[in-house]
Amino acid sequence: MSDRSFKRVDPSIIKDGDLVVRDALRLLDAPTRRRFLQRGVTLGGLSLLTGCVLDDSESVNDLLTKISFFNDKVQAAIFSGGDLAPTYPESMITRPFPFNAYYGIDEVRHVPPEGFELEITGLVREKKSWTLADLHAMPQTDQITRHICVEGWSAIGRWGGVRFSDFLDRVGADKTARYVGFKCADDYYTSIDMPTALHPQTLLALTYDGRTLPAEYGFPMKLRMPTKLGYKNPKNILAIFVTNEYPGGYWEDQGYNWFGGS
Ligand SMILES: Nc1nc2c(c(=O)[nH]1)N[C@H]1C(S)=C(S)[C@@H](COP(=O)(O)O)O[C@H]1N2
Ligand SMILES: [Mo]
Repeated sequence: MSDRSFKRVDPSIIKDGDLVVRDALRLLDAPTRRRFLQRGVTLGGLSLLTGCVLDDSESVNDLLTKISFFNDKVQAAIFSGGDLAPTYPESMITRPFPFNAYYGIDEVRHVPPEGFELEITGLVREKKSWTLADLHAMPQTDQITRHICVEGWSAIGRWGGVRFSDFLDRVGADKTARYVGFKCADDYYTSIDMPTALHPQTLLALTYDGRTLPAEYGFPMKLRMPTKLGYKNPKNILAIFVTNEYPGGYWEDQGYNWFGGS
């Protein structure tokens, strides 16, 4: 949301809930506004999402402030599982692709491929561990998308692997659960909302640019989500769990926004 210039809403229109919402939406950027409109968000719905009682101009401004600060609930409500992130031609891939972690490249964790097993626990029917061969035996897909880091850089890369929703199907995950959490080899951890876990572009990535994912980009696997900022995309994943208890994340617990949409 780029338009952060607030204007006061004329109190005379407050009587009509739909008008208030429409006026409020004018202050948002076009894609966000479109998503709100597509979902038919009402004044009552917005009140519920933001916890504001929307009966005067003061509270409408309050609402706009909350929307502009990327309130997790508002972000989740406007995130439509069908909206696709842009994809790019091969010629636009950023080479070399940047490395980033909460430490330098010399400290990258090298997970040995021999005997590796991905642990999957929580609200799933099959709590068995997965070998890399098991994952490679599933249908594979790839995509060229843009990775956006909050630190102010972005880069286009190609990731291949298993569609995460296929994987969640196979393990019999409870899709009504709220969160999917990830534990990584470097003590990094993060968690995502179920609609994003089921998004068609969310990939359990095993390859980078057609080769086995190198350690610095996340071997044995990375969860690649072009709909989320860089820090939501865990690398060097060792364990995945499905839960209703908020798992937080490495940066999220230090104040980064949890939803982290891009
Ligand atoms: N395990 C792990 N995953 C991680 C991180 C990390 O420090 N450890 N950093 C995150 C951040 S902030 C970014 S921008 C991307 C960087 O991915 P890249 O090295 O493939 O560019 O990884 C994300 N996933
Ligand atoms: Mo990042």
